[in-house]
Amino acid sequence: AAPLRENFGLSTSALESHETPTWWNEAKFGIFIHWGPYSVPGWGPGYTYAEWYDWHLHSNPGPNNAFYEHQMKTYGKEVVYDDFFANLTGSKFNASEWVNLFDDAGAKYFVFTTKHHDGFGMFDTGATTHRNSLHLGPKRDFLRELFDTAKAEKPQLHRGTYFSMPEWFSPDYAPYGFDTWPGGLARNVFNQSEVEPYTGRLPIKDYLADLQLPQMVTLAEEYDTEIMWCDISSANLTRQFAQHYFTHAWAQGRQVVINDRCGDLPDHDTPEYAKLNAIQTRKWETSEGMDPSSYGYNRATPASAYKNGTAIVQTLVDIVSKNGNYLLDVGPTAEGVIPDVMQQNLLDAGRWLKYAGDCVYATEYWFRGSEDPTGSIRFLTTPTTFCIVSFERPSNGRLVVQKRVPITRGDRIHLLSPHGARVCVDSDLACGLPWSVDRTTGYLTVDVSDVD
Ligand code: FUL
Repeated sequence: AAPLRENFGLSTSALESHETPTWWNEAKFGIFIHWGPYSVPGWGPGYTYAEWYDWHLHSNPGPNNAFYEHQMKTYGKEVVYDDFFANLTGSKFNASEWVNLFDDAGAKYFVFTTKHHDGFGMFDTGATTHRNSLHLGPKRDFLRELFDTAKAEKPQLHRGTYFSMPEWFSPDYAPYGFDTWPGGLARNVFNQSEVEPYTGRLPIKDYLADLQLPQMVTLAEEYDTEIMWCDISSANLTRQFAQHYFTHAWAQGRQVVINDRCGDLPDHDTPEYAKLNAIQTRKWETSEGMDPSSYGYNRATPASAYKNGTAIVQTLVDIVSKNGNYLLDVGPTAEGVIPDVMQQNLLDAGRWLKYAGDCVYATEYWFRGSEDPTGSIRFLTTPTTFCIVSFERPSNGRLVVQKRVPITRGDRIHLLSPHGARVCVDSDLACGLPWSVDRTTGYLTVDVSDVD
C-alpha cells in the first residue's frame, strides 16, 4: 500500500465545521446491512443484538449464559467463533438483487458493515491484517462487489461504510482497551486455559497507525465511500483520516458524510433505536434493525416481529418531521440472503414512498410540528408544499388538525394515511375534499370519509 500522506493542509476549523451535505439531508431514508461471521450462528435470546454473539459468548462463560448453552447445543465444544468464517459462504449473495431491493424500497443510500467489532473485514484490508473475507472463508471482497454493482446499476444510490473503531479480543487493540471492552484475549469458553486464536492477524506495531487508520483510508480512497459510519468512538486518528477523506472526495467533486462515532468530528448525531419526541435542530439519524432487538440476523426472531411496511413508513415520517434521517437495518443470512419477510416489508414501504415520496424526500420539518409528538399527525414542508400526514384513518371520517396550519387556497396539500392518499394539485385545497377552518381556534377539519 502507498504510504499515507500526512498533511493536506485542511485547517482544524475546516475539519470541525464540516456539515452533512445537501444530498444526505434530502435523502432521508437509508438501508443499513449487518452481515459478517455473526450471521452464521445468527442467534440471540431476544434482549440483545445477535451481532454481539462473540462478546456474549465470552463475557460470562458457564451454563447460566444463554449464548454458551446455545453454542454447546448447536456446535459442541470444539467450535470457536473464528470457525464461523468458513461458513460465511455468501453462496447466494447477489449484489444486483440487493441494490434493486434498496432502490425499490425507496432508500436513497445504504451503509454496509465493512468490519464489526469481531475485527473481520468484509473488504480488502491490505497489509494491515488477513482477518478478512478475501483471505479466509468465502475468499471474496463483498464490499467491492456491492459497491461496483451499485455504481453500475443504481448510480443515484449513495454508498456508505460502517466501520468499528475497536476490535474485541484483538491483542493489538489491548493497549487502547477500555473497561467494558475485553481487549487482549478470548479464553475458550469450554476450556478456560486455552486462548482462542485471533485468526488472520499480521504483525503490526500500533493498532491505530498501522491498522485502524490505513483501513479507514482504504475505505475512503480505494472504495470511494460517501458515508463514513464509524462505531464506538474509541481511540482514533480521525483528524488524520478526515484530511484524506475530505481531500479525496472533494478532488472528485463529491460531498461526503462522517458520523459522530469516528472521533470528535461529528457532522450529525446517531442515536440508536431512538424515538425522539422533539424536533432536533441539529441533523440526526437514527438506526435500528427491522428486528426489534438486533441488527444482525437472528433466527430466533419470528418473522411477524419485524417492522412491517406501515410501521416503517410511520417511523420514517416521524423521524423526518423532526429533522432526522432513518437508517433501517436488515440482517442477511450467512449465504447472503435478505430474509423474504424483510424484503416484503421493504417493498411495502417502497410502494407508499412511490406516490407519497414528495412529502418525505427533500422536505423540511415544520417548526411548530412537534407540539403533539405522540399524536398521529405529522407535518412536513417544502418551499411549495405543506404536507399533513395522518397515521390513522379517523373512525368518523373527519380529520381534525388541532393547530393553525399554514394552508391557504392555492396551496398544494397531500393528505396521506397508510390506507390511502390524495394528491392535490394547484388550487384544490385539501384535495377537493370538504374542509373547514374554525374561525376561533384555527383548527382544520377535513372530511376524508371518501378517501380509500
Ligand atoms: C452499535 C453496535 O455495538 C451494534 O452492534 C450495531 O452495530 C450498532 C449500529 O452500533 O454500537
